[in-house]
Amino acid sequence: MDAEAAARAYGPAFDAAVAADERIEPRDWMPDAYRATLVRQIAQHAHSEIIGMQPEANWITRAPSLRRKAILMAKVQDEAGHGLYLYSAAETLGASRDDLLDKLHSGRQRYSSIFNYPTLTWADVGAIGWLVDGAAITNQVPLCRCSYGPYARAMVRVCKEESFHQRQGYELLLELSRGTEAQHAMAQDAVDRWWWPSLMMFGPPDDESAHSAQSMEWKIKRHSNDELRQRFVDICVPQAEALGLTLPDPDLKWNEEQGRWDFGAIDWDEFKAVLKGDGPCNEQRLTQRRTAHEEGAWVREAAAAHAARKQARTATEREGAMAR
Ligand code: BYC
Repeated sequence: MDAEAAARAYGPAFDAAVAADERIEPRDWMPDAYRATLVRQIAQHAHSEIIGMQPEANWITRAPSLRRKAILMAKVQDEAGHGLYLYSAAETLGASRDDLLDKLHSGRQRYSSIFNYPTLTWADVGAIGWLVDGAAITNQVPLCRCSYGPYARAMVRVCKEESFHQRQGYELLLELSRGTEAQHAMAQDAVDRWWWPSLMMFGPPDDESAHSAQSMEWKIKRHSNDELRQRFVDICVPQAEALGLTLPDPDLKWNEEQGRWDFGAIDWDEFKAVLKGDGPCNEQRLTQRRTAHEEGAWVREAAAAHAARKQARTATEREGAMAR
């Protein structure tokens, strides 16, 4: 059956399943563009998880106590796990992991803009946990209801772990904020630097978001970029107050009528520059990723050889059992 005939035959069942909030599963028929959108988003998400390990890993050797080091190592390891669930989810759509990694390494696929900023002090680990993981949760909780089953299910576990990450960042910042004057200043400086890039994580404003309308129609996205950004600001303002820190936005103002916090203009030129590759750390992140990939080649080869041997052994055992 050609693609047009398949769309005529199976399209109505797909549309009905999406409308009824049912899950689309890997073997179900789906429009090519739905598949391509999912691969694009899931790949970008997976790449963000593994590139996102770098800024925090930068502080593992310099964590101020054994407890903080153990927590940070566990968190960075969790991010690698999230990358694995997400690459697996992309594979259920027919994408090849090698191909996706190749596209990341050659700059043909993106990762989140946020990871192109440097982690200059220990307080940045707290600011990433509170703000970056906080933004990630705000964006990803609705993805647990995404219409594509494997992505939605991966998000359930990811969100549970992200909640833990967010709390460790908040607790770290709280301790610094209540510490010495220098510690408080370090926490404030980190929040000042991470606030605006965290707001950019939600993507361009709705009227410039190329994919939102279609992705919302397909129930891949449940809310628009601006809706989620506003939700995040509303969550953060009282949390900043509880932390004893300020947010670097003189235009933040409670809007009684709308029941939300109005905030100042985001520098979209900076966002575009980071997406184009001109952020402070774009080059460093990709170079380090390519090096890690090359240096890890022997692990992948060993794992593949082990899997092949195990498979061959299982096949021989099965044949033996059938012959008996
Ligand atoms: N950075 O039409 P739009 C984490 C691109 S990992 C870079 O609104 P869409 C964590 C977008 O791809 C956090 N690019 O797109 C890990 C598109 O470009 P292309 C990652 C961005 O897809 C470790 C163009 O701009 N989270 O939390 O409808 C440690 C137009 O945008 C960004 C996810 O990936 C950006 N910020 O909506 C700690 C969540 N924003 O592809 C924490 C899953 C937009 O046409 N992804 N672009 O060339 C999503 O929810 C959606 O993909 C987005 C964008 C909301 C990000």
